[in-house]
Amino acid sequence: MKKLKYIIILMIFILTACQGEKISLNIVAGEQTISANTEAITDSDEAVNFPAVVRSSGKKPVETEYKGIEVSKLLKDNNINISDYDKITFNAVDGYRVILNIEEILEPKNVYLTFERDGEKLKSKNKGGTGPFQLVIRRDAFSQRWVKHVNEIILE
Ligand SMILES: Nc1nc2c(c(=O)[nH]1)N[C@H]1C(S)=C(S)[C@@H](COP(=O)(O)O)O[C@H]1N2
Ligand SMILES: [Mo]
Repeated sequence: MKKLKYIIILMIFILTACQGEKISLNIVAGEQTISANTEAITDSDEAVNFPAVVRSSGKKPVETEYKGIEVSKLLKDNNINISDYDKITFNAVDGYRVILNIEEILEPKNVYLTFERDGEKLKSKNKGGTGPFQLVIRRDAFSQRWVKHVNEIILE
């Protein structure tokens, strides 16, 4: 009996360890909360590659290529009427948060939700990455407002 217990516990442990991390992104727009289809984002025809310089603390700036979708397009794809709102908050799993004016989102080719860097999927915080989603603001020379591990977008 004891042996069986051990085997069951071990099996549960293995199954839990094998399970991939769930990627989730919630969009809160007024009263409604949308659980975004993350595959629709990463497979989107609207996702583009663009160059960026990454400045991480204590390291030299690195030229890289990010892939992502413009936040304005992401919101439209989720049937959100951006002009109904004034500000947009990006929350990360570690409690980091950045609030932007809606006007900034509407500037063309500036604010992107990215999911790939140099051809590789962004890893989660647990796996030492900056993803699975990272907000990148191209016109921000310094990357303080580039929110890593974004898991919630709130429109108010
Ligand atoms: N989720 C999250 N995003 C974040 C931060 C953070 O602490 N958490 N730090 C910001 C700051 S201050 C900078 S300079 C850049 C790069 O952070 P790094 O120096 O830790 O790589 O990410 C920004 N985005
Ligand atoms: Mo920073």
